[in-house]
Amino acid sequence: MNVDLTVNLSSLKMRNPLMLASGVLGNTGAILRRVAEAGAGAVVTKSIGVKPKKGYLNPTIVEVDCGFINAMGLPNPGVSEFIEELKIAKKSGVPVIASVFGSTEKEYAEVAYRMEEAGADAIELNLSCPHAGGLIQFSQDPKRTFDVVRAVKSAVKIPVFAKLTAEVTSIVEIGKAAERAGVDGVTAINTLRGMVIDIEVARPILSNKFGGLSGRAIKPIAIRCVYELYRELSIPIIGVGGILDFRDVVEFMMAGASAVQIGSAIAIKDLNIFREITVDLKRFMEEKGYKCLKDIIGLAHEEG
Ligand code: RRO
Repeated sequence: MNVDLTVNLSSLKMRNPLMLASGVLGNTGAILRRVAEAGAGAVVTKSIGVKPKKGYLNPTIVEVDCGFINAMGLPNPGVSEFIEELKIAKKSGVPVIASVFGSTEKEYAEVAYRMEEAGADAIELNLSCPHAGGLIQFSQDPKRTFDVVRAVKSAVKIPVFAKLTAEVTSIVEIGKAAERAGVDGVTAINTLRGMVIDIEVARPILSNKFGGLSGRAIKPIAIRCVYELYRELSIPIIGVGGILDFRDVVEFMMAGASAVQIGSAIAIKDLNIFREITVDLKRFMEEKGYKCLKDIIGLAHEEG
């Protein structure tokens, strides 16, 4: 049987549902190309703002039980410089999604517009970094989510996705605000605010003290968010948080994700993870008699 792993996400055509998550290997065109060559269906850049930003001092990442805590602090060269990297990434042939951030909706719209001009295939709005630039406030308030999405949708023609936080009373309320503003899909979830203390010196390890928890530890929370969003929204959902193998991908899709993103697992395994998951996913679908990903998406919602 021939299994079809392609995904149409808004106007994006992906050869498989696996994307590189933002912030992981997404800061140069060359490395984005390498990830695409390793088998990713699409790549998401590191979050880019209007001006260059240095980020926090080291240490910026620490491994914890079942994951990592990072506080990079939005390091990026600014949009003017990054567009050259984006053009290089575009040569990979897979969709390149530009992650953008700003301090106002106008800044988000400006960066998104310039990324579109440079050839980005879609925009992912980072509305949810838990420890830098105050970004999380955008996805903790439905009005602010609405305003950013509305401004960016008026500025660009390419699809716009909004990356949300789970650190809210209702992620569905935020997702609905983004949907009302015309967003083309939501990405769930960003990392969760955490801290690690070195007991020998009695101080937080990260220079920023607080950081974002990613990896296995957050997977059930991400699955829950995708499930809740799928129940109430009519737009595609991109699932992210703790994916390590094909079983995790299937779980996210059964919860309602149309595509998924992989981040922390690249540090545990390596770039071969994209090919490995594609092969395993195909085999699983063949064994179970699923012909395409639509057969799996949202399956866990069926009664009986
Ligand atoms: O750069 C970071 O420290 C960072 C960002 Br922008 C984000 O969205 N999530 C995260 O865990 N780290």
